[in-house]
Amino acid sequence: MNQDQLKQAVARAAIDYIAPKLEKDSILGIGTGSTANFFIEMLGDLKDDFAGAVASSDASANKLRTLGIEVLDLNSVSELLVYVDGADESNAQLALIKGGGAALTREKIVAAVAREFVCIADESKWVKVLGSFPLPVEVIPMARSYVARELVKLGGDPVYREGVTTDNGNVILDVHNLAITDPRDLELKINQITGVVANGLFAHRGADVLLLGRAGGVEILK
Ligand code: ABF
Repeated sequence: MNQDQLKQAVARAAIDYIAPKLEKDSILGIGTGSTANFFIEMLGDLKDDFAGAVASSDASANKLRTLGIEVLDLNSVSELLVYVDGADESNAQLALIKGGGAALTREKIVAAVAREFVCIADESKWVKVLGSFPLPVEVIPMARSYVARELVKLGGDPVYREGVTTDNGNVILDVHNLAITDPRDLELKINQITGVVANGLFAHRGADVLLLGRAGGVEILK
Protein backbone atom coordinates (compact mmCIF):
# COMPACT_ATOMS: atom_id res chain seq x y z
CA MET A 1 0.00 0.00 0.00
CA ASN A 2 1.28 3.49 -0.76
CA GLN A 3 0.97 6.38 1.69
CA ASP A 4 -2.29 7.63 0.23
CA GLN A 5 -3.84 4.17 0.52
CA LEU A 6 -2.75 4.02 4.17
CA LYS A 7 -4.35 7.42 4.75
CA GLN A 8 -7.56 6.23 3.11
CA ALA A 9 -7.54 3.10 5.26
CA VAL A 10 -7.28 5.09 8.50
CA ALA A 11 -9.94 7.51 7.32
CA ARG A 12 -12.26 4.54 6.70
CA ALA A 13 -11.36 3.11 10.13
CA ALA A 14 -12.27 6.47 11.71
CA ILE A 15 -15.66 6.41 9.96
CA ASP A 16 -16.27 2.88 11.31
CA TYR A 17 -15.12 4.00 14.77
CA ILE A 18 -17.43 7.02 15.05
CA ALA A 19 -20.49 5.78 13.13
CA PRO A 20 -22.01 3.82 16.05
CA LYS A 21 -21.54 6.82 18.39
CA LEU A 22 -23.40 9.35 16.24
CA GLU A 23 -26.71 10.83 17.37
CA LYS A 24 -28.95 13.24 15.49
CA ASP A 25 -27.79 16.19 17.62
CA SER A 26 -24.05 15.30 17.64
CA ILE A 27 -21.54 17.95 16.59
CA LEU A 28 -18.14 16.72 15.34
CA GLY A 29 -14.74 18.41 15.35
CA ILE A 30 -12.99 18.05 12.01
CA GLY A 31 -9.31 18.58 11.32
CA THR A 32 -7.06 19.65 8.50
CA GLY A 33 -4.60 18.03 6.12
CA SER A 34 -4.55 15.25 3.54
CA THR A 35 -5.55 12.44 5.93
CA ALA A 36 -8.40 14.54 7.36
CA ASN A 37 -9.48 15.31 3.78
CA PHE A 38 -10.00 11.62 3.04
CA PHE A 39 -12.07 11.42 6.23
CA ILE A 40 -14.15 14.46 5.24
CA GLU A 41 -14.94 12.94 1.83
CA MET A 42 -16.17 9.72 3.47
CA LEU A 43 -18.14 11.64 6.11
CA GLY A 44 -20.48 12.88 3.39
CA ASP A 45 -22.23 9.48 3.41
CA LEU A 46 -23.10 9.89 7.11
CA LYS A 47 -24.29 13.49 6.91
CA ASP A 48 -27.89 12.68 7.89
CA ASP A 49 -26.74 10.91 11.06
CA PHE A 50 -25.41 13.99 12.92
CA ALA A 51 -26.18 17.71 13.26
CA GLY A 52 -23.05 19.45 12.06
CA ALA A 53 -19.35 20.09 12.46
CA VAL A 54 -16.77 22.56 13.70
CA ALA A 55 -13.66 22.76 11.52
CA SER A 56 -10.08 23.52 12.50
CA SER A 57 -9.45 25.53 9.32
CA ASP A 58 -11.26 27.55 6.69
CA ALA A 59 -10.15 24.99 4.09
CA SER A 60 -11.85 22.10 5.91
CA ALA A 61 -14.95 24.22 6.61
CA ASN A 62 -15.34 24.85 2.89
CA LYS A 63 -15.00 21.14 2.08
CA LEU A 64 -17.63 20.24 4.67
CA ARG A 65 -20.07 22.81 3.28
CA THR A 66 -19.56 21.47 -0.23
CA LEU A 67 -20.73 18.06 1.03
CA GLY A 68 -23.84 19.61 2.57
CA ILE A 69 -22.58 19.34 6.17
CA GLU A 70 -23.50 22.32 8.35
CA VAL A 71 -20.46 24.14 9.76
CA LEU A 72 -20.97 25.75 13.16
CA ASP A 73 -19.13 28.41 15.11
CA LEU A 74 -17.44 26.80 18.11
CA ASN A 75 -18.87 29.52 20.35
CA SER A 76 -22.36 28.17 19.71
CA VAL A 77 -21.38 24.64 20.77
CA SER A 78 -20.79 23.40 24.31
CA GLU A 79 -19.36 20.00 23.45
CA LEU A 80 -18.00 18.09 20.50
CA LEU A 81 -18.70 14.35 20.44
CA VAL A 82 -15.37 13.60 18.84
CA TYR A 83 -12.48 15.35 17.08
CA VAL A 84 -10.91 13.53 14.14
CA ASP A 85 -7.62 14.84 12.78
CA GLY A 86 -4.20 13.85 11.50
CA ALA A 87 -0.78 14.54 12.99
CA ASP A 88 2.82 15.03 11.96
CA GLU A 89 4.20 12.68 14.63
CA SER A 90 2.90 10.48 17.44
CA ASN A 91 4.76 8.68 20.21
CA ALA A 92 3.61 5.63 22.16
CA GLN A 93 1.86 7.79 24.78
CA LEU A 94 -0.17 9.37 21.93
CA ALA A 95 1.51 12.73 22.49
CA LEU A 96 1.60 14.44 19.11
CA ILE A 97 3.33 17.05 17.02
CA LYS A 98 0.79 18.89 14.89
CA GLY A 99 0.76 22.12 12.94
CA GLY A 100 2.59 21.27 9.74
CA GLY A 101 -0.42 22.82 8.00
CA ALA A 102 -0.23 25.94 10.25
CA ALA A 103 -3.64 25.27 11.83
CA LEU A 104 -2.28 24.24 15.26
CA THR A 105 -4.01 26.86 17.42
CA ARG A 106 -7.47 26.12 16.09
CA GLU A 107 -6.70 22.41 16.26
CA LYS A 108 -5.76 22.78 19.93
CA ILE A 109 -8.98 24.64 20.68
CA VAL A 110 -11.13 22.03 18.93
CA ALA A 111 -9.24 19.24 20.72
CA ALA A 112 -9.84 20.96 24.07
CA VAL A 113 -13.61 20.98 23.55
CA ALA A 114 -13.89 17.43 22.20
CA ARG A 115 -14.97 14.57 24.43
CA GLU A 116 -12.70 12.22 22.46
CA PHE A 117 -9.77 12.93 20.12
CA VAL A 118 -9.30 10.31 17.42
CA CYS A 119 -6.02 10.78 15.59
CA ILE A 120 -5.61 9.24 12.13
CA ALA A 121 -2.13 8.69 10.73
CA ASP A 122 -0.09 6.46 8.49
CA GLU A 123 2.89 4.64 9.99
CA SER A 124 5.39 7.27 8.77
CA LYS A 125 4.13 9.43 11.66
CA TRP A 126 4.94 6.88 14.37
CA VAL A 127 8.14 7.76 16.29
CA LYS A 128 9.97 6.75 19.47
CA VAL A 129 10.95 10.32 20.33
CA LEU A 130 9.09 13.38 19.05
CA GLY A 131 11.06 16.11 17.29
CA SER A 132 12.38 14.87 13.95
CA PHE A 133 9.46 16.80 12.48
CA PRO A 134 10.21 20.48 13.25
CA LEU A 135 7.90 21.69 16.01
CA PRO A 136 5.57 24.48 14.78
CA VAL A 137 5.03 27.43 17.11
CA GLU A 138 2.44 30.12 16.30
CA VAL A 139 3.70 33.55 17.30
CA ILE A 140 2.35 37.12 17.35
CA PRO A 141 4.25 38.80 14.48
CA MET A 142 6.00 41.53 16.56
CA ALA A 143 7.34 38.91 19.01
CA ARG A 144 8.93 36.72 16.34
CA SER A 145 12.61 37.50 17.01
CA TYR A 146 12.21 37.53 20.79
CA VAL A 147 10.42 34.16 20.77
CA ALA A 148 13.06 32.73 18.43
CA ARG A 149 15.83 33.71 20.90
CA GLU A 150 13.91 32.07 23.77
CA LEU A 151 13.43 28.89 21.73
CA VAL A 152 17.18 28.73 21.16
CA LYS A 153 17.62 28.79 24.96
CA LEU A 154 15.39 25.71 25.10
CA GLY A 155 17.79 23.91 22.75
CA GLY A 156 16.01 24.29 19.41
CA ASP A 157 16.81 25.91 16.09
CA PRO A 158 13.79 28.00 15.11
CA VAL A 159 13.20 28.80 11.44
CA TYR A 160 10.69 31.43 10.32
CA ARG A 161 8.14 29.84 7.93
CA GLU A 162 8.32 32.55 5.28
CA GLY A 163 5.23 33.55 3.36
CA VAL A 164 2.82 31.86 5.78
CA THR A 165 0.20 33.75 7.78
CA THR A 166 -2.10 31.64 9.96
CA ASP A 167 -5.91 31.85 9.86
CA ASN A 168 -5.44 34.01 12.99
CA GLY A 169 -3.08 36.52 11.33
CA ASN A 170 0.09 35.25 13.02
CA VAL A 171 3.41 33.73 11.92
CA ILE A 172 4.96 30.29 12.42
CA LEU A 173 8.41 29.37 13.73
CA ASP A 174 9.40 25.75 13.01
CA VAL A 175 11.78 24.51 15.69
CA HIS A 176 14.36 22.04 14.37
CA ASN A 177 16.73 19.68 16.16
CA LEU A 178 14.68 18.97 19.27
CA ALA A 179 14.70 15.51 20.83
CA ILE A 180 11.53 15.84 22.86
CA THR A 181 11.86 13.28 25.64
CA ASP A 182 9.43 15.13 27.95
CA PRO A 183 6.70 16.56 25.70
CA ARG A 184 4.46 17.69 28.57
CA ASP A 185 7.26 19.75 30.10
CA LEU A 186 8.33 21.32 26.81
CA GLU A 187 4.74 22.15 25.88
CA LEU A 188 4.39 24.16 29.09
CA LYS A 189 7.79 25.85 28.76
CA ILE A 190 7.07 27.06 25.23
CA ASN A 191 3.61 28.27 26.25
CA GLN A 192 5.28 30.41 28.94
CA ILE A 193 7.18 32.48 26.36
CA THR A 194 5.43 35.82 25.90
CA GLY A 195 4.27 36.21 22.33
CA VAL A 196 3.62 32.51 21.77
CA VAL A 197 0.00 31.83 20.82
CA ALA A 198 0.28 28.04 20.84
CA ASN A 199 2.77 25.32 20.08
CA GLY A 200 2.29 22.12 18.12
CA LEU A 201 2.89 19.74 21.02
CA PHE A 202 -0.32 17.97 21.93
CA ALA A 203 0.89 16.26 25.11
CA HIS A 204 -1.37 17.60 27.86
CA ARG A 205 -4.30 17.00 25.56
CA GLY A 206 -2.96 14.25 23.34
CA ALA A 207 -5.00 11.79 21.32
CA ASP A 208 -7.33 9.39 23.12
CA VAL A 209 -7.19 6.94 20.25
CA LEU A 210 -4.69 6.59 17.41
CA LEU A 211 -5.76 4.77 14.26
CA LEU A 212 -2.41 3.93 12.72
CA GLY A 213 -2.24 2.74 9.14
CA ARG A 214 0.35 0.01 8.63
CA ALA A 215 0.97 -2.23 5.65
CA GLY A 216 -0.69 -5.12 7.52
CA GLY A 217 -3.81 -3.13 8.48
CA VAL A 218 -5.04 -0.38 10.79
CA GLU A 219 -3.89 -0.66 14.39
CA ILE A 220 -6.04 0.85 17.15
CA LEU A 221 -3.87 2.32 19.91
CA LYS A 222 -5.29 3.80 23.13
C1 ABF B 1 -3.07 18.46 10.49
O1 ABF B 1 -2.61 18.06 9.25
C2 ABF B 1 -1.90 18.96 11.17
O2 ABF B 1 -1.86 19.11 12.50
C3 ABF B 1 -0.79 18.18 10.64
O3 ABF B 1 0.22 19.13 10.48
C4 ABF B 1 -1.25 17.74 9.31
C5 ABF B 1 -1.05 16.32 8.94
O4 ABF B 1 -1.26 16.32 7.57
P1 ABF B 1 -1.34 15.07 6.66
O5 ABF B 1 -2.52 14.30 7.10
O6 ABF B 1 -1.51 15.71 5.32
O7 ABF B 1 -0.05 14.36 6.80
O8 ABF B 1 -3.72 17.46 11.11
